[in-house]
Amino acid sequence: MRVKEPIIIDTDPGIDDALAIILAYLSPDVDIRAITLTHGNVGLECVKKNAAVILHALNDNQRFLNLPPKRLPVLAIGASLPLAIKPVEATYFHGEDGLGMIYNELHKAPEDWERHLLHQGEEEDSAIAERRWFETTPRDAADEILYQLKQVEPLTMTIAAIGPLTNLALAYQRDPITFSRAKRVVIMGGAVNVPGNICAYAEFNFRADPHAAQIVMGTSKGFQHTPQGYQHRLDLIQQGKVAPCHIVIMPLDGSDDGTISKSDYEKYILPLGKSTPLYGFVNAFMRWSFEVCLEYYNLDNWAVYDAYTVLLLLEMIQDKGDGKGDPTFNERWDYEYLDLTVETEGQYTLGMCCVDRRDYQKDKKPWDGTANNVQCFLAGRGGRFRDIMLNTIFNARIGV
Ligand SMILES: [Ca+2]
Repeated sequence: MRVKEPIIIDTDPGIDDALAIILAYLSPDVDIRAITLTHGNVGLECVKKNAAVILHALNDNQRFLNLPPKRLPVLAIGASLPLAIKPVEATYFHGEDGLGMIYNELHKAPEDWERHLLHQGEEEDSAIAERRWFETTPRDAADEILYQLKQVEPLTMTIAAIGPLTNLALAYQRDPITFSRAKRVVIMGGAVNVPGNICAYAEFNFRADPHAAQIVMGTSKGFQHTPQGYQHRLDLIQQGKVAPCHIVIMPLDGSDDGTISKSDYEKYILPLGKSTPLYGFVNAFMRWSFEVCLEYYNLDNWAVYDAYTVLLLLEMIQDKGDGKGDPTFNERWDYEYLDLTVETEGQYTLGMCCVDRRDYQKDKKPWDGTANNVQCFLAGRGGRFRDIMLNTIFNARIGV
């Protein structure tokens, strides 16, 4: 049987988060063990409801299509505020509810979704237990991340982080040794050589909690993407020490390549209407996304950053952390290892990515343990994203 990679998705749904979760859920290569929730695109109350509704649509869909039931992911509630600044939200893009105002019209949340989020342990009402579409936990998101990392062998579980990094930073602060058991952390965030989106200099997720982003980038100090580096990490973990983390970012530089066009949406997605619970749900928010892209950016395609980050995660699975993955990987992606830090004080530049580009530093710094070493994906090639999204989620059978 195919071995699936266990993953945790840390998220602030969010319409592109919804597609990212759906892509991961439907992929045969990963097993979502936990979904951990953070403030971000919208406040935590909306995030909780949206996550419950996304998982409900997926679970309903499995039953509607008579597909075998999947392992229910744990849903863990996390940080409602950034570590040190006031919260910022992105309702201009995602709508006040975070999902393109779907609750106004097409889609209804299960009436008792909120009751399902309460962890009742042994006391649980059996009527609730029978209808579960996710598992609850007594732990908050940061503790759940640490708990899940302890349930598997070191360097086998990936974290996909597609919201502000508050929960990850808290997990690292609480227990850096356990945090460093993660195989890698694949993050949507940052703007390296391009302008920001939430403001001139910063991308939304890094700007929404710059202190957390800075802590997480700092976990990459001393990381080497080589067989020796992999063995070194494993040795440190086995000795009960903190190991360097493999921090991967998909900044705006790269993520603008992960698009779906309005014409593809109209050709492949819209006609599916409400023919399954999942298509009904997705169609409820996708029209909104294309309208916003046109209105705000005059674009007739939508860059689905978070889902594109999940695609990167899926294509990195074969690399266990020693840099020896699929030999064709480098034909598909452009990346650099950068000493990247995040501005936490700037008046104009809060959340900005700062890169040490001094040539004379290059030979010694990345490997002497003093510099961050973040793998930054600056471009993708081949336009696979559209085909994979349309085939995996919408059964479009492109190229099949
Ligand atoms: Ca997100």
